[in-house]
Amino acid sequence: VPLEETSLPLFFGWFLLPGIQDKVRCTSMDFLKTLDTLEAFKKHLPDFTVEAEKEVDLEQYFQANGALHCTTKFCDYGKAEGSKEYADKSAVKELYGSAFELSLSALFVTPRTVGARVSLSEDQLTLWPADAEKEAVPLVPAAATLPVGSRAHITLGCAEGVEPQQTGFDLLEILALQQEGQEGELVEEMELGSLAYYGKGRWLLSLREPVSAQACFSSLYG
Ligand code: ACK
Repeated sequence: VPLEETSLPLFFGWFLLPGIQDKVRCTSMDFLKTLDTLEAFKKHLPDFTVEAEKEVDLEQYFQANGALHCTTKFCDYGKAEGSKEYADKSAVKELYGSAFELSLSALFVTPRTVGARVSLSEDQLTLWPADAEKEAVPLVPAAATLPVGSRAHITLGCAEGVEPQQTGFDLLEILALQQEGQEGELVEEMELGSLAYYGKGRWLLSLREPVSAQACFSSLYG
């Protein structure tokens, strides 16, 4: 195989620096620990799990996988459409290896995934693929009308048998509901922010203070 066909990574993205990874993991754990003890969560438990369980331990329910990151472009070593074009973008070449501050504005939980929403700045959007939201349309039709960057997220954990790319789809679903004017059912003011319920086991915690996370724009070969 010629080198040029093997030189594209599994994906490009922002990789959180070690110290902030620990902080984000702790914040996520605290949230999960609190969420599954709330009466509102217990009330909606049948929406969350199909099994006739009375309780669920969310910390056990989700499995964490690897270093925390925010994927910009999934390349699959060049097999994914548009990979080469992305790698050739001037912003990608210029900013490769640079440090960024990502703003984590919300945490969300669904029966499939737990993740953090990343609110991208103008500068950061120069690294965001123009079609990232469009690619999700087969699964989340309303993604076609959401602003670019809406899919940006950090996967914090997946339920058994769920692929990490699901986290972005789950986030888009919640944002699509918000765009339609559904504010979600305000459930509780928590220390971290306000918690709202969007039906079908979908929970969103809008952080009072966004978490600022130092991250390096780079790629993973895996
Ligand atoms: O949590 P994520 O964003 O979801 O990070 C991982 C990373 O690439 C390595 O698997 C993401 N990923 C996997 N497949 C795709 C895909 N088809 N489109 C976009 N992101 C993907 C996954």
